[in-house]
Amino acid sequence: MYTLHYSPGTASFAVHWLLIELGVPFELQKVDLDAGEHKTPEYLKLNPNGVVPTLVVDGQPLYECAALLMLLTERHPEAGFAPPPGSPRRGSYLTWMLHLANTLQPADRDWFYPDRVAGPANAEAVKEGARSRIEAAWGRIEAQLGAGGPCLVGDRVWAVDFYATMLMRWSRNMPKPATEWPAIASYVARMKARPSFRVLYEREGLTEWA
Ligand SMILES: N[C@@H](CCC(=O)N[C@@H](CS)C(=O)NCC(=O)O)C(=O)O
Repeated sequence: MYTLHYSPGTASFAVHWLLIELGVPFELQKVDLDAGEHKTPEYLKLNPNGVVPTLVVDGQPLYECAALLMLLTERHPEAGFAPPPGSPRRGSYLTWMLHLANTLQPADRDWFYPDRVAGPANAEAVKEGARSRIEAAWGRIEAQLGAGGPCLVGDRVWAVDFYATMLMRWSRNMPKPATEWPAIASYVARMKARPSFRVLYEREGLTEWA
């Protein structure tokens, strides 16, 4: 059994989306970030980093969006959301999962929480740096989609595509949103056309970028 501790539109979005796509039973537990519920002693027992998501898997609390996506695909191999070990796409799939987790997502954190990096006095400089790293990542993804596609790794939707789309969504109010890159814009349109995207939006009560 799964319980996802989530907050609408945040890093729990991709995990929630994959759970819907998998069609497995799960419960949702909303975490009110504005009220600081993610810093309470109860929540920190589940996730000592004090962030969402946390996925409780058969009683064990686990975290890190990318790890949760990889774990879910491993637990439900029949759904085919990850290229199996030894298959030709596996290397590229892992490369992109880790690339998003290690480059783009940390740059997003710097963009959204610039004060935490070097204090409020340096927030603008931190945001500028984050912006150029984020836009460089869109350039790399645009090239990857242009070189192959129509998905991030070949012609199938893998878990990494839910992850990438979530990160693209986060750029919607940035100076240059991901969808200003043409191949990304059509990729996003295809991902948003999946029926699961509507279900996710409805459950999380989201409206922006619909
Ligand atoms: N590396 C973590 C980062 C998660 C993360 O940054 N979550 C944000 C929401 S998108 C959060 O909980 N922020 C609240 C805070 O940092 O106080 C993951 O991928 O799960």
